[in-house]
Amino acid sequence: MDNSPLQVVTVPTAPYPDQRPGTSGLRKKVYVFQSRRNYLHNFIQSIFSSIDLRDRQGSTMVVGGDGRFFNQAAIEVIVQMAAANGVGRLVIGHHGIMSTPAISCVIRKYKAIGGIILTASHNPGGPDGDFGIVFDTANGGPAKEAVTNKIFQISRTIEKFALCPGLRVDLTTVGRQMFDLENKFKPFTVEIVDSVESYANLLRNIFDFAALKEFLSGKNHIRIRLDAMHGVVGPYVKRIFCEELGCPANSAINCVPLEDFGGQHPDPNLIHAVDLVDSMRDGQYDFGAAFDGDGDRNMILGKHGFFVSPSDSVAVIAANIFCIPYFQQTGVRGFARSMPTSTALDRVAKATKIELYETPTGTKFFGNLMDAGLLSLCGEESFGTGGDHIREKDGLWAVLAWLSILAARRQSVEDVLREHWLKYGRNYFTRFDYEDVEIDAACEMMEDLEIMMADKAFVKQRFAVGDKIYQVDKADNFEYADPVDGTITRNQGLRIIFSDGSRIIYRLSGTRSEGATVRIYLDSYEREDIFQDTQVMLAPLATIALKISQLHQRTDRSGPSVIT
Ligand code: VG1
Ligand code: CO
Repeated sequence: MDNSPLQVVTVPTAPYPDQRPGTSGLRKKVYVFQSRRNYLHNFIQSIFSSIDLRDRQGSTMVVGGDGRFFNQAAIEVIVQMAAANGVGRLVIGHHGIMSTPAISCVIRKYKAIGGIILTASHNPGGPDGDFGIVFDTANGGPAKEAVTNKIFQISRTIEKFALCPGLRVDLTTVGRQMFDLENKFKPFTVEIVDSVESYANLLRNIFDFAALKEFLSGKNHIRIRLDAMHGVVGPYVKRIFCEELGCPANSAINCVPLEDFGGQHPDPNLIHAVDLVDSMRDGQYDFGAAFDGDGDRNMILGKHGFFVSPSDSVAVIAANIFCIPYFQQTGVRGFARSMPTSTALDRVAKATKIELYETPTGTKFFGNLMDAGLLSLCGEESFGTGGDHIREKDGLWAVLAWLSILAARRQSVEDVLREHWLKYGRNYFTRFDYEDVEIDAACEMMEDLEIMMADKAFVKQRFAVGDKIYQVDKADNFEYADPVDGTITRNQGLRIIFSDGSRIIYRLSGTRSEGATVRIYLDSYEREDIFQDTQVMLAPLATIALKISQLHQRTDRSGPSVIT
């Protein structure tokens, strides 16, 4: 232990008006954090100040990030500020790196009052990329809006922050470091942990690792390919799949976390996970998956790159949930999906008589339901799937869930999907993203749409494209009343629901670091015609969605930036 007590200082600062957390934390360009004086300090102090001093004093908190550029520099500041703000113990990932699901796991394991995650998730990294900060609360899930609103309010009037400028932490050595601070009775402790081990241990208690090992490396094993996309999940993939489950080395690619993700978007979809998509094409691998920068998202592919839409993925896991030992023990309390996610999960819920919750976009809304014992499995169309073992989406968990299903059913990914559609019918689903459009044009479009949808004549209106006719059944701006605490969340996306259950949804993204992204989600259910091409099947709805919104004319675009 260092013998000379470290000084705690208070530094005057001036507030910024734009530190409002979005769908998942505060996301800004790296240069914003680097060039604006105390930008990071202000936000971190706002987080600490949002926690009641009695809860904060002597408490344990967790810190880690996805390893992107600025991760380390930010952690050094956070440690100095945590000590000065009365936190008693900080648990930090080795080298400052932890996946988002691992942080959730560690918060719960150490009974911490919360954690700070340094990530902009699937957004690009590097000096020209994005940086982000998410605050998780004691349940291990992203803070609810009441908390993020409070943080934002504090950030708008902040005048000073506290820090211990002399405190230097060594992130390279696993173990405990103690620091004496002036005016403190107890030392401030930093614990550098191997989060891979804690997280792997959690998964060992959920899945049947012996059966999975046989399936992945025994006689007649299947061949898998996992793409960590140079995000945080690489070391977890290596340890769990290669070392423990015996997968050959070529099962795991891009497993070294890089500060700029190798210059790519660490976004697991057919466009950005090119390495995986390419290597799956020729049929060498039976199963493929990719993860995002912070490890909470997943994309599942079958042989020859057969694509599993995330909305179907959660529905298939739901329909086969007892292939996962954890759920055999806990039973199944409920299913949930975000509003834009297709209604495939609803059909499984109905058939199994399990409650279905429809929440706004964002992981934070699932946590409350899980804490109340109402929810076991959740999913978002944006490649996020999770269970109630933690309070974040969990990419590796989703892959192990899928492999457990394949191991039990001895079927290919494609056959599992085909059978699923035969039994439940198929929801064709797609999302169009229009990135970096002008904010004013996007907002105006949303306003005009809402006005049009509010007109009484809009309901019952018919739209014809070719031989398809859609009649509006319901149109609204989605709002959610939390079944646990009654909190109302408004303005969560404009939805048009047609009489056959098809839906068009318009939303503005809440994870952009600048500019606006318009998302259009199309969802259409077919009972019979279930083996067609998604884009062909959804073309009429797409035509209607563009016609109603005049999106192309308003934004001067001729098509989406990304289609998933
Ligand atoms: C997007 C997704 C949403 C997801 C969020 C955070 O938000 O649509 O489903 O929960 O990202 O995911 P938005 O507001 O841009 O549509 V992650 O993996 O970035 O934490
Ligand atoms: Co993510």
